Amino acid sequence: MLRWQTAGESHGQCLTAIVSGLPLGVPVDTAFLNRELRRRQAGYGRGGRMKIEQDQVQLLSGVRHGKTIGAPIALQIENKDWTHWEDTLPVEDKPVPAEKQRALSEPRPGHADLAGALKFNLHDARFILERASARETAARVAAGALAKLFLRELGVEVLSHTVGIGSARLARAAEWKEIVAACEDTDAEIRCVDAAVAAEMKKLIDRALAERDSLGGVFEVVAHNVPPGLGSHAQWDEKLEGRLAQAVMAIQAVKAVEIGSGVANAAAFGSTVHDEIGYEAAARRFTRASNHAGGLEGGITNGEDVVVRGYLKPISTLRRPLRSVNLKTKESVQAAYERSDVCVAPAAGVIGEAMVALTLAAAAREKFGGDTLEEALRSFRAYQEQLKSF
Ligand code: EPS
Repeated sequence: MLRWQTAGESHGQCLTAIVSGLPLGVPVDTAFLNRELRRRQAGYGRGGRMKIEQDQVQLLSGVRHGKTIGAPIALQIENKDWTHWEDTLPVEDKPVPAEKQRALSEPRPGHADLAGALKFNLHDARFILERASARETAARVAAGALAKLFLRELGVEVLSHTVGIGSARLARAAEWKEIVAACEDTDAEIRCVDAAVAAEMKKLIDRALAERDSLGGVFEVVAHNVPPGLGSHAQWDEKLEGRLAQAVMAIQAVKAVEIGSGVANAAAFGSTVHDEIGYEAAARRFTRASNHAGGLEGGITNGEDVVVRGYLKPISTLRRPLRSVNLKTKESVQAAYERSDVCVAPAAGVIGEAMVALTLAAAAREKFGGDTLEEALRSFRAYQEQLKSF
């Protein structure tokens, strides 16, 4: 069973993840993990924090001589900003100098501040925002990169592109090769497959910044060359649509998830929605004329690209704050402003890739099993033979 968890606060010492359940023998290239971390840090609309951090992963266990050893993998990413926060958030019980106190008592509408403060009976939301922060997603991306390396052994690739920022939209479907090209640049500002739409998106981010506002957006994650048969129709919590939706919905600021063209499908007639089935005799495989289902039918992958979209609310920290109430005095105040990003849609796509990769890798581990990569691949190849002789 592939399991993983993260720990770490935005301004604590580091972010950590433990990933267990990968088979022995998966090649692990630290440079690939760091490249993924860099992709997450790039993107137009990021704030000042990204000038401080240059995320680098340290693999602490579970990888030896460049390969997994079938033991839990512990990984760590240092927070360079910690040096500015040591006195504010010390581990020991010691007095915090007045100038280092950074209480947050004016909750930001849209953020976890108020709900978390009520839940934990705190009149300072600092501990809440420290963990609710999307900084945590660096650990997810590193964990997701491990999942990608495993999936790569099965020939599966997971990438993303930006389809919306504010009101700017990519109005057409993107082809896999366009997405691959858009992802080649590690430092891509927008990662949109259409340069004109990307320019429009950048303009909107500039406008949000000038107006001291923030913007949401839409990213699309595509998993290519996914074998049919991952996930299951048999039980609600085995359905892969549901598992992917949870994984992507659990990314900070995501408020809606769509599989394939699910939203438009709800307004269309069935005859225009369902993907007609063909057969390519030479390749001995079933084909589809379209992929409105986003590669999933009945909770099971059908062999087409898996397509998952995440819809992001605008960042809830506004330079022009909304109205709020002080947690202590209950007086009407302006919400707190903390240094923040203006738009994170391009970065969120990379996080979406990680979440989709982890979910697909877990489903592939369930289907193909094996303690070693070799054993898993044996089962995978036998399954491919079964598909060919179907
Ligand atoms: C975040 C606020 C900003 C972002 C941060 C998420 O951090 P800070 O408060 O330190 O300026 O930059 O994202 C990251 C640090 C990251 O690595 O993605 C928040 O409040 O969620």
